[in-house]
Amino acid sequence: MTVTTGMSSPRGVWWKPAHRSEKIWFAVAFAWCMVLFAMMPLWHLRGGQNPTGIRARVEPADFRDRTNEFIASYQVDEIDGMPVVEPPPGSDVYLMAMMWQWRPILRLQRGAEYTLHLSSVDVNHGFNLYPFNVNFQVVPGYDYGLQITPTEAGDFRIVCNEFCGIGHHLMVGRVIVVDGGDS
Ligand SMILES: [Cu+2]
Repeated sequence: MTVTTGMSSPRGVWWKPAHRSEKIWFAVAFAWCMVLFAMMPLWHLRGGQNPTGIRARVEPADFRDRTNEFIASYQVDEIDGMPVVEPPPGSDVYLMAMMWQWRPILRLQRGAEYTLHLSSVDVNHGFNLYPFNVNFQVVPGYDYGLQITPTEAGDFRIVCNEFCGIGHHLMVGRVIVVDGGDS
């Protein structure tokens, strides 16, 4: 019995040109690799998943102050101790994520445009507007000003989809979209 090592060639005819079907398979696989490769930059530009509007640094304490000022300016109601805020169409809206709540409850008009400022004052949270496929990472230290226009009236929930501690499952916020008045 001969022992074959990496130092000597294997015996017999071990190398043959690839079969036609193997070449076709290789060409198809390579072409598909190129498609996937091209999709990375293409999807970044055309995918529609990039945040709209601005992103800026913000100190968590400053964001908390802005949110409190926003609440003080436009509060219309209170549900279970949580302020309900109805800002005028076109205005800047503040939503603060913290362990374990979304503050405040927002009341928005259908069809109106708002700039939604999202930030966290402690750890990472995930903004998921249920039941829609809207997902956004809410990172402390950053103020995301998203251009939003509610297209459906209803009483919606914001679910935190980034595990943020023992009360994560209780972190449910609320957005109420009402049909615009006679304006
Ligand atoms: Cu959370």
